[in-house]
Amino acid sequence: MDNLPIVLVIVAAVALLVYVLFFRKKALPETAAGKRAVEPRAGEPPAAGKTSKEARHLGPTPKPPTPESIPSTDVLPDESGQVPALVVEPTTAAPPVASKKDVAGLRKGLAATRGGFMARLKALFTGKKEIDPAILEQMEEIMISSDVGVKTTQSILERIREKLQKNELADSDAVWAALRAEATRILDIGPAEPRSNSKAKPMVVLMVGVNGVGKTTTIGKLATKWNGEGKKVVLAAGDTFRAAAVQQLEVWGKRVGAEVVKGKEGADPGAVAFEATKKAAELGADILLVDTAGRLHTKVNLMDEIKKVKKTIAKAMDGAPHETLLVLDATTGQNALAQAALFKEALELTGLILTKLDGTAKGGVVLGVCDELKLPVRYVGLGERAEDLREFVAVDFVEALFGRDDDEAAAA
Ligand SMILES: Nc1nc2c(ncn2[C@@H]2O[C@H](COP(=O)(O)OP(=O)(O)OP(=O)(O)O)[C@@H](O)[C@H]2O)c(=O)[nH]1
Ligand SMILES: [Mg+2]
Repeated sequence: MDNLPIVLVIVAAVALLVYVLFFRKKALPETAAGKRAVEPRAGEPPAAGKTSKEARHLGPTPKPPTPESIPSTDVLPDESGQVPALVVEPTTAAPPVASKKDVAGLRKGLAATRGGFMARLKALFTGKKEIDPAILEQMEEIMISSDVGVKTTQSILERIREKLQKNELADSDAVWAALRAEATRILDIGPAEPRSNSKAKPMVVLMVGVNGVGKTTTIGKLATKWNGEGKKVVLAAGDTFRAAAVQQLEVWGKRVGAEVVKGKEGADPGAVAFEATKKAAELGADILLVDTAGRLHTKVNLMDEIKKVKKTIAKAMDGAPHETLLVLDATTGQNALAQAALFKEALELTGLILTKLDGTAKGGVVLGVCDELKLPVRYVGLGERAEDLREFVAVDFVEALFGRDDDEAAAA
């Protein structure tokens, strides 16, 4: 009996030890994991999550969240009380909305087309509520004379005619809206994500086109843009035909601070492109822009040469070139369509760049080229300066062209 207090103390100590070892050990990780799984970061919206069952298939709780892995608020502990692993959901792209900033800049650059082709089209609709029975013929005449192209004009008007016959278009505003929708449908093609986000290092861009369309200038503009985004850019002087072409590229290279890989005058352009691809990889460049000599799309030997250049680049780097962009001068109208058809046949083009849209009243050519070639326009040139290049966003472009003057006044 004298030992009773000692026995009681021993029993209490053992009980405390058992509690600490079993209960506390089990409880702590649950609390920590629970906090990670349900609390989004301050100021950040919660991302959409998966159900706890789906989440469990993704394995153990990963590292602490990064800005890209905002946890879901609806991932709750499951039946066993365990909180499932974090789920990283890709962010869903917002629906395309025309941004005012881009539209204002585009409007300025497209002033000639807005004042020409679009002004004539708009005049058919202004101040008229009733649909004029002759409107489709008048639209046809304006669109064809503005380089939209016969085929594209007729397919657009056919769809509008069908809607009219089904009484789906109540007034001239509705016809105008249908025309806008047609233009957006035609222009909104191609991958949602520009290839400039390619994971390839370097991403190789081959620039092709006929003489004087703006290949070298566009390379300079793109180098400026990507350099400004912190990417390391290398230029390849693949136009070995003229010494002046190399010098022109070197001027851009100096301006941007980009290395220019060149060969001797008259050197094989494929060899220069090969060397440049190797060099760009060695330098750890993000992007290699390959300039080429202008060539007539109808000259078979020159088209064979450019095919060879492309194959040689592929030998230097698997999967390259990642972009083969055809540069078209918008002022050449229907000829741009003929060029695009033959270049597309010879090379697997990934996109188009339309230059000199600032210098033509017939910007409708964009519609014809996109519709017939089914190739996405990646950039448009609206002037000679480095900043006069715009990434092409179909909704912005359509808004800049079709936006009525009263919309413009309202936006200002
Ligand atoms: N207004 C205007 N001029 C442009 C645009 N893009 C290029 N230019 C001009 O077009 C002319 C030809 O441009 P280059 O870049 O030399 O054309 P290129 O395709 O490289 O020509 P070649 O190498 O001879 O085949 C230059 O005077 C450029 O400044 C543009 O978007 N708008
Ligand atoms: Mg050039």
